[in-house]
Amino acid sequence: MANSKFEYVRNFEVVDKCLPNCWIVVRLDGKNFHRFSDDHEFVKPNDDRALDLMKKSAENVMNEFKDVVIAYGQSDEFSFVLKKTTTQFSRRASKLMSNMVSLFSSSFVYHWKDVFDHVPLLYPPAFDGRVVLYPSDQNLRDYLSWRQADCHINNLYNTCFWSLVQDAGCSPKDAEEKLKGSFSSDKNELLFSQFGINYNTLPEMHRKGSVLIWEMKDEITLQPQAKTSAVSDTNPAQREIIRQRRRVTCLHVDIIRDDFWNKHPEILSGT
Ligand code: DGT
Ligand code: MG
Ligand code: MG
Ligand code: MG
Ligand code: MG
Repeated sequence: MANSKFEYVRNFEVVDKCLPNCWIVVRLDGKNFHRFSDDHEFVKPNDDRALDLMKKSAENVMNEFKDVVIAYGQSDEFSFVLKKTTTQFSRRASKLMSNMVSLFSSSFVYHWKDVFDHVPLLYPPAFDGRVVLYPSDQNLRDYLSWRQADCHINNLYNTCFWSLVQDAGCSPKDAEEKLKGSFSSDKNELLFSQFGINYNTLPEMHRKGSVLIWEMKDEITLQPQAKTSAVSDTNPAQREIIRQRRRVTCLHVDIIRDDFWNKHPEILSGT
């Protein structure tokens, strides 16, 4: 309703445009997934179905938000990095974040049965979301390194904890006590000597998390020939057209060291 006497209330809305020239990171995280994972009997410490569902939902978000240059996920969280120059939703933080979180949540529910098959979804899951701005490339890399280091630290701890509980018959309290104050080297040693597990050979998805980026892939489509040309062995009714398409691809690699960034300079350069 234009020009009504009520319209002044719009002035109460706050402007939340993200600062220009900064990387926009949207991180979402499952609400109370400690309980959600128990209620749905997730495999401990890592449930590949749950991780695949997170990846699938994140891929949906990237396909809708083409300005996302990289996404990183582990456990019940995913971070989406929008390019510095994005103008989507006029860079309004709440608009970007709420759209991404709601699309992620609905995708999580939509694809549930594809990965969990007959396991019923007992109640609607929720995800929180936040927006963080990073002014420099180094800040952004440090942010992603922080999340990947967190993945590693938690996975090493959880692998030890659940080995002690499930394989050595410790109570959760005893397992916690055993691991208190231990260093990474102690945990690696414990896994190897007590359980014959070489931590470095465990699945990369569990140790490194999931990195979603764009890759150019050939896409072949069949196109009918023009009606005027006669169909023959050398001139079939359809011909192949090869186009280069941007497609989301998932990697389970180290993003802390320089190798990854040297291999994919387009992520930071925005080309
Ligand atoms: P929040 O985020 O404050 O609402 O609370 P939570 O409970 O979601 O806590 P958070 O996000 O710090 O920790 C993630 C929880 O999700 C953690 O308790 C372990 C659980 N979780 C995530 N992925 C898996 C999985 O693949 N398998 C199992 N068993 N649990 C998982
Ligand atoms: Mg959570
Ligand atoms: Mg939390
Ligand atoms: Mg979490
Ligand atoms: Mg509307």
